[in-house]
Amino acid sequence: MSENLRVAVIGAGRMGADHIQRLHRRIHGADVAAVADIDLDRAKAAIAGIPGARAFAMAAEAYESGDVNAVVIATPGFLHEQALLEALELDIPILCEKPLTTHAESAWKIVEAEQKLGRQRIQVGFMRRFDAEYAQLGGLVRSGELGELLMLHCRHRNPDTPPGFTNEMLINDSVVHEFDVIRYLTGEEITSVQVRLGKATSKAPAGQHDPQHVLIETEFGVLVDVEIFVNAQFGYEVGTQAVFEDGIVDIGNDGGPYVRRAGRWGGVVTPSFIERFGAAYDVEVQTWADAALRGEIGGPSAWDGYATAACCEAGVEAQKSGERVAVVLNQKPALYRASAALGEGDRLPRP
Ligand code: ISE
Repeated sequence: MSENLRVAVIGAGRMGADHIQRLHRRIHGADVAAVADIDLDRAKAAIAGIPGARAFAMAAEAYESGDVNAVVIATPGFLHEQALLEALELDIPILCEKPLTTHAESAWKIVEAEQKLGRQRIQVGFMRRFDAEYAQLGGLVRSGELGELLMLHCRHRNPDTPPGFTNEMLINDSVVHEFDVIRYLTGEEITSVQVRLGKATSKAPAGQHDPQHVLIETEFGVLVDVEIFVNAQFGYEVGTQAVFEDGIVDIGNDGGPYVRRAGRWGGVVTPSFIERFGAAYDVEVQTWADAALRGEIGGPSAWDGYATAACCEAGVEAQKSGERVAVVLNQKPALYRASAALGEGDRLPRP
């Protein structure tokens, strides 16, 4: 009998479908046992060609099949709270796409439910931590090789937005990644968020003010500015310039073949996050599966999900007020202290 994880993927939309193929084709130690989507036809289409996988309309039906011992949650963020509570009830390993939940209060409920289990079951899908360049930058910060990290300049550009992408989602769905990598890179919590709305593109759908300029501060005073521009037309770009005492580091520039042809030179712009972070998703899901088989998590925890949810809440308030809004967190529970989720433990206090 296979010792592999028997994974239920909840949600067969863009990200869910991508994870289903990833689990089926590239991840060792995990099989797709079930796919649940309220659109049953979409679930059926998603399991085509995957031997032994079954399609359901509801997560509960997948669990009741008796053939599932791990779950990947890839539904829209506003459905995560219920899906997480249901999976925690079963005490199985969970990989939950970001955001953990869309509000700090519901994210805290999840943290409390996990604490009752007494062990960490939830890994949050902040894939940038598994991107080679972000990981190298994190290593540089921690090595102290370039002195202290002073500032980060982040750019987050998407070609366009799917229907229903609201103004709040620029923060909750997109800048949430910056909140996570800032915490990952600095090892510090974020203390305030301010959002400035300047000249807007005519290419944004009604109701969205795009681009936005987000100013963020961490507990030891690292200043961060984020350009979030989700209707940038030209393609996909996520990158950061890190300013150290002894050097400047840039990550996220398009690479790939540099072609000279027919009197022109150039390369290809990354089209979307699926290509930009494809390799990072593979490492993320493999790390999760390996850790799950050991009864552990291998990446960002429910605490990270809660802390970023609190940042998002402050960010959405700041979008409305234009003011600098403080991020206030509950005390970190013992379960998450000195957790290996960041890969390097908590930041040591400064002298
Ligand atoms: C999307 O959900 C992602 O997670 C992408 O990484 C991000 O760039 C995009 O803005 C989000 O909508």
